Amino acid sequence: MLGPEHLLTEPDMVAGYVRDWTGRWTGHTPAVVRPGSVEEVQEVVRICGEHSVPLVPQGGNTGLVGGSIPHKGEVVLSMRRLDRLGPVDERRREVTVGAGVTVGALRTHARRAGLEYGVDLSSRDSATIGGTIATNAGGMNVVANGDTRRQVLGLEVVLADGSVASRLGGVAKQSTGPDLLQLMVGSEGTLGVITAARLRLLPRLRSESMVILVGVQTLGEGLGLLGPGSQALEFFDRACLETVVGHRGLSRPLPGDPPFYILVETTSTPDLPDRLEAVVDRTLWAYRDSITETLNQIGVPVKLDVAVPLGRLDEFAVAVAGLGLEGQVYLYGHLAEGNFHVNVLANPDPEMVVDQVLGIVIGLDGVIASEHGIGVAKSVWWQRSTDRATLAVNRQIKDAFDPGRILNPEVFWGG
Ligand code: FAD
Ligand code: 2HG
Ligand code: ZN
Repeated sequence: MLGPEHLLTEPDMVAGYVRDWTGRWTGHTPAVVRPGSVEEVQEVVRICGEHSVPLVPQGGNTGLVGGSIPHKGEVVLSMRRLDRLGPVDERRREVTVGAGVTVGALRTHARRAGLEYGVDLSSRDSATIGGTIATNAGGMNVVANGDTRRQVLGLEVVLADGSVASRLGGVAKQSTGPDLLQLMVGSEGTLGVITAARLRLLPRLRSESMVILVGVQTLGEGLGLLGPGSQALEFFDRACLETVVGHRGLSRPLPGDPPFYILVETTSTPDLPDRLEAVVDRTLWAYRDSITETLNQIGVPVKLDVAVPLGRLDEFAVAVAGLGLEGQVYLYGHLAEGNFHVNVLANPDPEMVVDQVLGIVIGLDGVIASEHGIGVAKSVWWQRSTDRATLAVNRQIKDAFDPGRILNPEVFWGG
């Protein structure tokens, strides 16, 4: 149906689709299919359903929880060819795009029309709109614009039986019962295949924002830099700084050797106590933006993406240090949301790292996944730490949307 060009079976052709971005997981597949239209997605899903062949929807394959690759020989449904950018509706500040459009392409498209797309992340040039909706991605600007869910006005989704559910019409208000399509946000390819989305765009900022890097002794101090004009409030620790300075040829940004660095992007000048060292310069983003790629160049990190209540940031950092984990530990993330990316390199027992760190998170009333999702990396912990009622409803939702269990079966429920 798709022609040989869009049905890949040769090992060297499928290699990039079966290995995740970090190199932590490699799966296998009989075929990668690359539909170019909604109708083709429908047909592929229908045929897979008819033959009980499970499939894994895949966008840019930048996911960090092992959810985008075929762990048990599933067919890979690559969505990248659905890359149509619809015209920007400047008056209503909306746009409809295909699921395979990258975040970077959408941002450029919106800017050409004098508007902004509210989500930004370092994987922008590969991560797709479908993938970011499926994981409810966060990124750098959640403090100002909210997460991906907040940008979604409507979706078009191919369901497990090959039918299409659509709400792209653009009616601003609707009071016609529960919005089933909103369930797709964060469902990681387990409830349906997102083929297009209608998204909110934002007006460009009226005043220029400035970027400031500040050294602090505690994360609580860093949180004090949050202000009404904050567009981003990020942090990284000394180990991250040493690594990007060592591997990226970046200079030391500040005198002294503080344990934490806070990066603020803001339109209003924050009140900096005299004793804080700060520099102001747009290029400072390079320190924060390059951490993930740099760590991946050095090794295959165990990655955790967690969040704790804002009053408990330092308690969490101290508790992780107290574990005395073998290898190198790096802490960085999105401070305004209490979101820590705990990365650990050269540790011989990844499962133990996950168990110990997530144990601390639960003890502090935090969440085990803040923006990357559950995937296969945290499915066991998700099942263990979610209350019984919520888990039971989730099971019923899965059964209702995908009774034949063909949609990304290893995510959430595997393990
Ligand atoms: P994939 O990796 O292809 O898939 C992710 C999940 O979505 C899988 O479960 C897959 O089955 C499902 N899926 C994909 N497309 C569809 C579809 N059309 N329909 C249904 N399900 C689908 N994440 C953040 O939240 N914030 C960050 O700041 C951030 N920074 C990153 C920086 C780097 C350098 C990297 C490598 C990753 C980063 N990520 C970040 C993680 C990743 O980019 C996001 O999770 C992103 O949303 C994944 O998009 P993708 O298109 O690559 O999806
Ligand atoms: C970031 O904020 C990303 O840089 C990636 O979410 C985090 O690699 C990570 O752990
Ligand atoms: Zn992040």
